[in-house]
Amino acid sequence: EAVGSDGIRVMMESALTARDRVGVQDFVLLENHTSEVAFIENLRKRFKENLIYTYIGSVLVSMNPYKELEIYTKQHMERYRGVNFYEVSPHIYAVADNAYRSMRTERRDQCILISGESGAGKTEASKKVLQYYAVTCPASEHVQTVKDRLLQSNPVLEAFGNAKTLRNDNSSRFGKYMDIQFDFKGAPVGGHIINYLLEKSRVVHQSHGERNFHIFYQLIEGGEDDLLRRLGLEKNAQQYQYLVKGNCPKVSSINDRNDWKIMRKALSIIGFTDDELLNIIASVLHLGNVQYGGEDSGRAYITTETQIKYLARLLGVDGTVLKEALTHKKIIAKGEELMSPLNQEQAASARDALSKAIYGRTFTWLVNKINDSLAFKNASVIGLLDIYGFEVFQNNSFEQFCINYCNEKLQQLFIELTLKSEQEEYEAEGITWEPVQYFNNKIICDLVEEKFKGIISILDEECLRPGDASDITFLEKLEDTVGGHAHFLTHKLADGKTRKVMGREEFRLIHYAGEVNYNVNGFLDKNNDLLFRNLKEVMCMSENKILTQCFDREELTDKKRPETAATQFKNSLAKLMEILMSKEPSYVRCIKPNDAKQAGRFDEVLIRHQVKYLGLMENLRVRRAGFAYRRRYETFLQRYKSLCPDTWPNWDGRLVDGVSTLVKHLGYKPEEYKLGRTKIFIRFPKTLFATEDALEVRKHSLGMSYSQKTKYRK
Ligand code: AD9
Ligand code: MG
Repeated sequence: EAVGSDGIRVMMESALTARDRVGVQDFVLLENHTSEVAFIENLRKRFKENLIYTYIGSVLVSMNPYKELEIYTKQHMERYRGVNFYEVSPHIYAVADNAYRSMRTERRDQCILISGESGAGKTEASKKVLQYYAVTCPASEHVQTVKDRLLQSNPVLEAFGNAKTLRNDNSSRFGKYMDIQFDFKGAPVGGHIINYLLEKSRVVHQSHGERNFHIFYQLIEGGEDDLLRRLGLEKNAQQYQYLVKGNCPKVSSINDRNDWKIMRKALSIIGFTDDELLNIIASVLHLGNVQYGGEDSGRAYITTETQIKYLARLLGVDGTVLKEALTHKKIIAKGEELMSPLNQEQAASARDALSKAIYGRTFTWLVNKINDSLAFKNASVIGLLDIYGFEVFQNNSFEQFCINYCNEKLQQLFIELTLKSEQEEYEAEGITWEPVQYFNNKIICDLVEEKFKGIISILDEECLRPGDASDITFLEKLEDTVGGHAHFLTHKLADGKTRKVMGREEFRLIHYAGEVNYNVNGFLDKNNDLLFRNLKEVMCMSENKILTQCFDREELTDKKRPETAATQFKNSLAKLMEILMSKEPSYVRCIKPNDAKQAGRFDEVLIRHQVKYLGLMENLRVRRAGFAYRRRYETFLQRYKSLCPDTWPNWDGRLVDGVSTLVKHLGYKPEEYKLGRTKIFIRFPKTLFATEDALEVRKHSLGMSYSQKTKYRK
C-alpha cells in the first residue's frame, strides 16, 4: 500500500490546491497574517464554497450566507458532539459544544458573545446554539418542557421585539442576554433573559421602507374575525397611523399570518393566555389613531370618539379621564393641582409618549413572564449574548450613541478577557512571551460614562436643569467639559474657527472602531423619556392585569426622579459586564456579505468595513503575536502519532516525552515550538501546516477517510 515518492508529491500538491481553493479554516494559518487583503481573500474563497465559518484561534467568524445551507441537520450536530475544535471544520456547533464541554468538565460558567452589524446573522447564530443544546443535551420530561419553553421564547420575543428595517427583514430592536441553565447531568433545566434598550420610538414612527414591530401586522393579518371584532380592529394595516409611516405594509420574506399562528402557539407553550396582552397591542393601534383638532385658543381637543371608546374598554380605564389626560398636563403650583391645556402638537407627543410607555413596559413584562416560566435555579450556566453591533448611519442619534457605547464596553471586556487569558495561559504553562501592544479603549468608555464629567453625566445634568436647557446647551456644555478630549470633536476648532465638515448640532466620537458623528437633536427628550403625570395616573387605574403590573402606583408617590434612559442603560451594561466577567467567553463575529440581503454576493468594501469594526485584524495580530497554535499533549498525540509509526502504538511513557519524540521525528526546529506543562505551543502556522499535510498524505496513502477521527465523548 505504500505510495512512492512521486505519489506523495502528487498528493501533497492536491492538498495544497484544495487549500488554495477553499482557503484556510483558521486565519492564524494565513501566510501573511498582517495583510487585510489576504484576510479578505480567504473569506472570499470560503464564502464562494459555502464555507461560512472560519476561526481566528478560538474566535468564530461567521458569514451570513443569505440562503439555507445543509449544515444544520441532526447529523451535523452529532458530528460536533464531544469532538475537539480542530478535528472538524469550523462551525457554530463547535463553539456551542466547546462551551458546553468546558462547563461540564471545568465546572466553569460560560458565555457566548455574538456580535456584528444589523443583518449579519447574530440572532440566527444564537438560535443555532439553542437548537444544538435542545437536540444534543440529555432530556427528561421536565427538561423537555424547559427546552420547549427556551425555544419558544424566540418567536414570542421576536414578534414583539423585532421589525423589518432597511438592513434586516427580521431585525432585533432590543439587546438580549439569555442564560441557559444546566443541572449536574448536563440537562437544560432553566433559563433567564435580560433585555436591553428596546427601540420604543418605532412604535410611533418608522422610517421609509421600515415597519413597526411584527406583532401588530401579525395580529391584523392573522387575527380571527371575532377576535378582531372584539378588539375593534379592521383587517387592514393601512387604517392605522402607527403602521403607515414607513409605507411598507407587506414584506415578501415575511408571512404575518403564519407567524401569528406560531406566536400564539409559543405563547401557550410558555404558559399564558393572551387576552389582556392583545388588548394592549390593540390599544396602541387605537391610540395611534387618536386625532386632535385645535381651538382658536390653541387648545387641543380629541376628534375621534370611537377610539376613546375602544381604549376605555381595552385599557380598562375611564374614558373621560383618559380624554382629559390626553389633552392636558397636570401641574402643581403652590401646592395646588392645575390642569393646563396642551396644544395640538404637545397633545400628539403626549399621546405618543403614552404609546411608547405602554409598549415598552409590556415588553419588559413579557420578558419577566417568560423568565417566570423558565424557573431559574442556581446551577451551571451558559450565557448567550445577542446584542446590537456597532452602528454608523447617515444620521446618528441617541440610540446609536447608546449602542456604540455598548460596543465599546464589549470591546473593553474582550481586551480584558482575551489578553488576560492569553497571558494567564502562558504563565500557567510556564512559557515566556512578549506582551503585545494593542489599543485599550478604556479611555473612550471613560469619556462616555465617567461620573460628573462623562457625556452621560453631562446629558443628565442638562435634563435635570430647569429653564433654558436644550439639546444645543447640552452640546455647548460638552464642548466646555470634554472639548479637549482626544476622542471628542465638534465643529469648533481650538483657535475659534469652525470645522467645516461637521454640522453645528453634531459631536463626533472617535470610537475604537471608527469615527461617528452624533446629532444632538432629541437627546434631551429621549434621555428624559417623560410620561406626563396624569397619563401615568390613568394607567395606574387600569383594570388590565398586565398594565397594573407595568404601572405601579408607587411610582406616583415616589418623589425621586426616575433614572434617565442613558443612566439606566449605563447601569444595566455595568451589570452585564459583571455577569460576563465571571464567565469564560467564546466569541462569534458575524459578517454580512452585502446590503441587498442576497446569496452569493461578496461586497468587498462592505466586508472590509466590518472586518475593521469587528477588530478582526487586531484580534488576529494578538493571537499570532505569541504562539499561533497550542494544543494539549493528548490531543496532539492522538492526532499526529500515526506519523511516527516506529514509536506508536507501543508507547506508554509520559505525554510530554511522547510529544517531544514526535516533534523531533517530524523535524521541528527548537525555535518553532515550546513545551509547556500540559500543552505544546507552536509558533508559526507553517509548522503545523506541514504536519497537517503529512497527515493528509498518510491518510490518503492508507485509504483512510476523515470520518475515522477519534472522538471522546462527554
Ligand atoms: V440585527 O442586529 O437583529 O438587525 P442580526 O440578528 O445580526 O441582525 P439575523 O440573525 O436576523 O441578523 O439574520 C438576518 C437574516 O440573514 C436572517 O433572517 C436570515 O435570512 C439570514 N441568515 C443569517 N444567518 C443565516 C444562516 N446561518 N443561514 C441562513 C441566515 N440564513
Ligand atoms: Mg438580531
